[in-house]
Amino acid sequence: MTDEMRALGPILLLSGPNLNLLGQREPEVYGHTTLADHVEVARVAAADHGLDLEHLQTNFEGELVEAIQGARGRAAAIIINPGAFTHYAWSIHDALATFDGPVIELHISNPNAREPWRHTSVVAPVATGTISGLGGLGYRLAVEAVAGLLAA
Ligand code: CA2
Repeated sequence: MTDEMRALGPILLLSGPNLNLLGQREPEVYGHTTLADHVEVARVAAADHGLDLEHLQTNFEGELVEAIQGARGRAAAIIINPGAFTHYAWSIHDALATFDGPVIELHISNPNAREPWRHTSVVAPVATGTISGLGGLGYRLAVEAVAGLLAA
């Protein structure tokens, strides 16, 4: 870990609406793993890089906007699975556009292989990169991506 990374703030992991139901419904799409399990994987991966990780799950768009605003100048990076907000919540797009660090858009499923309305992401244009369709593996990969970007 470099001195620069030690001085960094936490990774903020944000989970949007209905992701609190992971592991309880639609396992054929989202698997059997709970959100708490995914967060733990991300937390361990972050710790491996000397980074703290904070997590917020909310079903409310405004709460995500406030969390993103609160991350400005404080968090080193944002990993966000915006849930269905991905496809239409321009307030989240606008909030993320004000954040200076890396932003990783994360999806468990591959929205582009699903219904047409999921093919549009209003978050993608303001994300540094997107990880989708890799199930729970995406949580670890998102943290690895952040660590690599912060170290570059
Ligand atoms: O694949 C993803 O991670 C999504 O962001 C999940 C969202 C969906 O709207 C996006 O298109 C893709 C839905 C999250 C809802 O999660 C549930 C979990 C269990 C049962 C029902 C919904």
